[in-house]
Amino acid sequence: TAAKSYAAVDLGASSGRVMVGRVGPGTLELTEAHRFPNRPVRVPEGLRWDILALYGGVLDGLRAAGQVDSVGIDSWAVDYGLLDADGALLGNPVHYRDTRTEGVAEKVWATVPAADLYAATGLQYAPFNTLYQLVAARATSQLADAECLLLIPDLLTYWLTGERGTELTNASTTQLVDPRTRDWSYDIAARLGVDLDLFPPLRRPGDPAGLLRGPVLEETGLTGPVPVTTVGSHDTASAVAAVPATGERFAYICTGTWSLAGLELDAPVLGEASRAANFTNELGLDNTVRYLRNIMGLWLLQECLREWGGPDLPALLREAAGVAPLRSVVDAGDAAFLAPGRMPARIAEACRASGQPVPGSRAETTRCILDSLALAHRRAVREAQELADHPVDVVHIVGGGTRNELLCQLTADACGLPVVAGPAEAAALGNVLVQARAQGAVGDRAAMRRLLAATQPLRRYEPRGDSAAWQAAEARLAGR
Ligand code: ADP
Ligand code: LRH
Repeated sequence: TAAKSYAAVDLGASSGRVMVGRVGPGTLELTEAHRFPNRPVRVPEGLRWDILALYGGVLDGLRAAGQVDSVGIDSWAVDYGLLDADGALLGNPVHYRDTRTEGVAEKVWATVPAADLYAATGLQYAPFNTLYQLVAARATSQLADAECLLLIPDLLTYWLTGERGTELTNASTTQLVDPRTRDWSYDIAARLGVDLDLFPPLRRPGDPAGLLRGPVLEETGLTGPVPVTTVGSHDTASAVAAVPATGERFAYICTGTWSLAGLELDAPVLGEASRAANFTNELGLDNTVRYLRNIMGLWLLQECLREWGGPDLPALLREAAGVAPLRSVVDAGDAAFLAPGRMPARIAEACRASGQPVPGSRAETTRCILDSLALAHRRAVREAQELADHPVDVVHIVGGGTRNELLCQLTADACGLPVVAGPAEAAALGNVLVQARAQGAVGDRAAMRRLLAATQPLRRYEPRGDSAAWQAAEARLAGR
């Protein structure tokens, strides 16, 4: 059978891209059709996504992709657009780094204690969970006028096809889904006054999501019918689906703007110890659970680069590789780093406050960030294994951070485990493979992973000695 082509729209917090995947027996090739920046915009009312620019980028990308057998869309989680009764978008979607959710969680916990919320939804505490965003928006006229809420990939799918749905893996990041039933958490929604009728019916990866509308075909030059297929529309769900693991005993770290570090499990882990460690139970493909921790990720470095006026990254990383290791580390899991701005100064302040040397150059700041990320990776990988009672012997790193060799090596060193790095475009590959699977062009999840392992360039990093230094750095950070 001839190879088929699939367009994967993958929107990350720092850039959007439309990739074309060709899938046939023993074949999986990915090419980039179009990449465009994702630049949030600050307006007087707060930080917003430029959703029309992103949709424009998607259309440009589909035109560049050419004729394909299907289209799939994934993006970052938790955020949404509201539609009025006529189906028109009510305002620009609010960015999850906007300050409107400050102090909201505490108010929610006064109604539903944090422990009950975790037991019911299995979701980590993050200030930006959709639930907290909706509670923050409670008194706004926009929410009062809304008839429908669409998560970002569902909104773009609606614009492309005219059809509405709520994709499950991304819905699981709202904190309104029960990871055991894989359905809405009706009780939590009722107790917090969230109107679940705003959400269109749930759909799952592999489900049809409509056909490209006539005007979209016209604008992109494609010949219909072109189906849109529901994929793991949470980018991290797609990325985990594309971890090229060959066995069961693996941990993964999806590195990009965030580092998402954890395990693929068959069932959620909902106990108090898990809540205290702030692990999340997001839903993955088929009946899997993505048991992971959010770590600030390369956001820390992106924000420094922005402040420094965009110096050459590879050159900076070469310099950072020569800096003395583990001089100062910061807590890369700390939500204090969530907001944009002044990142080098904030990192310096964190070092000073914990009695460590303050990085004196860009290379030292960069090294501090990468050491700190590797240390956070180490803790997450270890604690996930302990909490889920699921030992691993390899760590897979996927996403844009695989291009950072220093980060991959430091992660291997810190974890004391071999790291297999790649693919860099895991989310797009997971997106492509779910479309291919829906059309019968590839087998089950294990077959998808075998195909990835056989076709994608991967790089292996062996751990280098001195785990005591990492242990000491971890203790220093914990104030022990
Ligand atoms: P997201 O999907 O969250 O937007 P990506 O997965 O695209 O993020 O990863 C982006 C990150 O990848 C950048 O912040 C940067 O740190 C890293 N990166 C990209 N290209 C390179 C490179 N050539 N060398 C080192 N790091 C890179
Ligand atoms: C990564 C990601 C992550 C979420 C965050 C909001 O792009 O989807 O999984 O926690 O964005």
